[in-house]
Amino acid sequence: MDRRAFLATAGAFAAAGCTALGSDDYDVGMSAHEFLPEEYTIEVGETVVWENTGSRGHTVTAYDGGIPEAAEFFATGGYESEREARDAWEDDGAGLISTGERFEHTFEVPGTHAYVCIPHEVGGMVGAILVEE
Ligand SMILES: [Cu+2]
Repeated sequence: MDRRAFLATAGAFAAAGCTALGSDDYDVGMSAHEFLPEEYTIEVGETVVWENTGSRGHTVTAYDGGIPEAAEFFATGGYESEREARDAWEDDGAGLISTGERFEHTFEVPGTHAYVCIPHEVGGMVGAILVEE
């Protein structure tokens, strides 16, 4: 990949809130079929970093009805609603992050933020970020 193509790719990742760093300073890992830990507690204003530590592609997709009313929706792929994320997955298999890739989101509203990995929802791949004041 030439430098310009690399920069374009890096820019796309940045826009989607993804990075592809290689160290282990993430908060929530994604194994073959689960988020580890499934529940993670932070304080308002903190950023959670997910890393796909498994070999399959995963999504981090907030449940529209599973986050506080005032909270910002979050999803890999940068989608703005659960419906949009599900449609993208069903149409194109889009929104996945692959092995070693990261996604991050800063939580500004206290409360429970429930989310899911769309392709592995059937297998129970769900998680929650508990944001405390
Ligand atoms: Cu998954």
